[in-house]
Amino acid sequence: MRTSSVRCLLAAMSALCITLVSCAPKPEAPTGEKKGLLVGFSQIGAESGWRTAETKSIREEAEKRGITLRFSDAQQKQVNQVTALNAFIAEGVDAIILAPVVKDGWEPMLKKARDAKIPVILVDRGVTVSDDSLYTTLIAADFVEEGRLAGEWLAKKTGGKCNIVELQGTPGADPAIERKKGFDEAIAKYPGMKIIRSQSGDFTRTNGKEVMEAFLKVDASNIQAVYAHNDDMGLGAIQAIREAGLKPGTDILVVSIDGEKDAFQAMVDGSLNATVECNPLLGPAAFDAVEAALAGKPLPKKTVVKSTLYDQSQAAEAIGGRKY
Ligand code: GYE
Repeated sequence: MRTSSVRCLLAAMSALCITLVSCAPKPEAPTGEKKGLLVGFSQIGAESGWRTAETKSIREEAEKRGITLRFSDAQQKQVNQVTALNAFIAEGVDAIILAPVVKDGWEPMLKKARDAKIPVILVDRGVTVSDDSLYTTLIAADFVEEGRLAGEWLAKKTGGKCNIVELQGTPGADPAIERKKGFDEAIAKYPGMKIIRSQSGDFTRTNGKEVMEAFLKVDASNIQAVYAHNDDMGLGAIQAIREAGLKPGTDILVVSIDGEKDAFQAMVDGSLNATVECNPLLGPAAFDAVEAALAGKPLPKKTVVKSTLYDQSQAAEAIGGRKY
């Protein structure tokens, strides 16, 4: 056979091969193989130790599952979260994890994600929408219950008599609204318990300290307890109490929420009296939800993460096991 005919024959055979290969059924992906998902995570910021722990948990879990994560820090501003979500949608992510800074104002954005057929998993804070099919699922604690636990603990500790100053979370945020509601409900049963001042410390240690300093300047001798919507503000208040020459945990009781390691340390040291644990390690649950949603599996509208109160009597024993 001449060389040119051999070349022709080879070309014809390879063309046939390509046709056969492309018609062959694709092999099934072996179980456990990386799925190569792309997920956008719009995080609120880094305002507290709790939030830093949540970010770490979500980043680590994405890596463990071979999921590519687009991370965006909104610096506590909803407008930045809207920008992030628009960018995620434009890129065509498979799913969005959203920790919404405030409750209201999400409908247009969530509609956009739904139109793009991108499931939205809400973590740690809820939203107010007229149609809850706008998001896939919410994984968060029962904040009303957390506020109630803090209020009931304080009632028991003070025999239902004390003047309280309250450090609220970020205005309009789900945990700020609900933790206030639960606490108010609990102390309403005790006519001797009164909130004499209440202001936002934006969930940060610095603002918690500043607001407490202002409270102390006006009213130090009148304050018997601090209720802080998170540990960081409580820890800031403890510093302010100390700097005012008073003994936190004794002269003024302090109860807060989150259960950070620093809060347990403060309880061991005697400056914080109690904290309500609110688990930030939501990475595994968030990605279970992402994967279920993408597989078309039904999900509950809300998964409640359990909250537990700890006081000084449990702190020394529990501190070793704290994961955040
Ligand atoms: O308590 C606080 C954080 O949304 C539950 O936000 C979360 C809260 C948490 O900044 O520390």
